[in-house]
Amino acid sequence: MTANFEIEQDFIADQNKAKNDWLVEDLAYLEKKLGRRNIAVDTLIKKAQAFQVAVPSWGVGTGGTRFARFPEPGEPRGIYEKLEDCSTINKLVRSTSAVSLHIPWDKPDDAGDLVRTAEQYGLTFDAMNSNTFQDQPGQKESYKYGSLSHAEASVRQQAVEHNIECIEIGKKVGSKALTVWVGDGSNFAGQSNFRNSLERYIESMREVYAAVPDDWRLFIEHKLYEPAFYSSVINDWGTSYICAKELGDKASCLVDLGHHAPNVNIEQIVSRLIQFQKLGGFHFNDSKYGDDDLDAGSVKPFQLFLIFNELVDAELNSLPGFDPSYMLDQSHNVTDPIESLVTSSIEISRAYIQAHLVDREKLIEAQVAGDAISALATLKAAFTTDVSAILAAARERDGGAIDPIETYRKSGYRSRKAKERPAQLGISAGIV
Ligand code: PSV
Ligand code: MN
Repeated sequence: MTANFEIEQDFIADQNKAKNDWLVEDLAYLEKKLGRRNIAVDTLIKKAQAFQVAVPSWGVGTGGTRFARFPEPGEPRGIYEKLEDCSTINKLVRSTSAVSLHIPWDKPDDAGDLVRTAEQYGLTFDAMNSNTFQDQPGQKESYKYGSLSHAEASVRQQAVEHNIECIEIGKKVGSKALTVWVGDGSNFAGQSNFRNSLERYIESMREVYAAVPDDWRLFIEHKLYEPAFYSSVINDWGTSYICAKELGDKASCLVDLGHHAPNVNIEQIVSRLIQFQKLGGFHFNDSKYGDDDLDAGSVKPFQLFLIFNELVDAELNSLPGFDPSYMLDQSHNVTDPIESLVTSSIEISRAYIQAHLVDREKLIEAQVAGDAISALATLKAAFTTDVSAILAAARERDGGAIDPIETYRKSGYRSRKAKERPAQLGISAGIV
């Protein structure tokens, strides 16, 4: 393990002392309020403790737009430093113990060593992500005109082999899933043949699917547009569903919240995928316009709640095949990425716990009676309940911080990292 600066457990405990009184007070209030509905605060704290969302390795570096990138001092310069930051996030919130890797950005020289380091931090590896949307130095074929759906067999083959390599690395690091997102599409009408492109994609994915171990899952991530601006091959959840269905049981759909047209009813998409047992997982983030990759819950917290309303409904009804994988996928342009990921993980836990407050009997009654006002009020009653104390108590019980952002800032972590990790010219965080 490195001798680098870390936030000590004692420091977190010390910071917690100053916050403990308000936590006890707020919990007592919630106990009274929720007690009226026979909801035990302790049960909710335990639910919050059990809830986990994976952090994207590429999210701890500063992102950027196609105009510029403004690097944060002390940003990680490689996968080991990324793990260090992921560990810091998890120390503070205790709900992000898994990291999702992106290959080749995070390709380890020695997978065994990476696993040992992760273990020392108490981290594991979530889904592997392949990258056939960029060309890498020395790469034989170019992805300029597509990858798994490319018109040329040699390009498709290279993309298939890359995905299989991701699975092989994943096996070594203990991952159990591969997420495939392709940037394939077209910029001009007539540039590509919709039907043939999708056919080629499915054929390529059959080869990838064949390499997916039986205890793994293959997630197909759709996206409306970008980098292709006229058409995308895997443009929506319907196309994703059809592909997953064609491939087989190991394949399912991954919903990235930023990959839909503005105002699309994502909670209904989630419900459909749950109903037909093809909801694989999520890439959480938030957006105002497109794939903005903003912090989860920062723009449309009610939408996040409504998505979790569907998820919790499925959980409470023990619906068959329901076991989604929760991951963040964000790009941090103007914030400290650690602070954004800490805040986002809390917002996701918040939506999850709030969804547990929905009076489901009352909701069904209102639905049957055609009482729209009561139905919405039932959801709003849950959404407007401040569950911050429940989330703080869950973190504290697991050794995390009652106030993670304040604790992080007071620790001086970022300025220590700025000294330990002098900027390297040309380093990119991934998404630029
Ligand atoms: C594409 O926009 C995406 O959401 C995919 O998940 C990629 O793997 C990730 O962002 C990083 O570029
Ligand atoms: Mn994504």
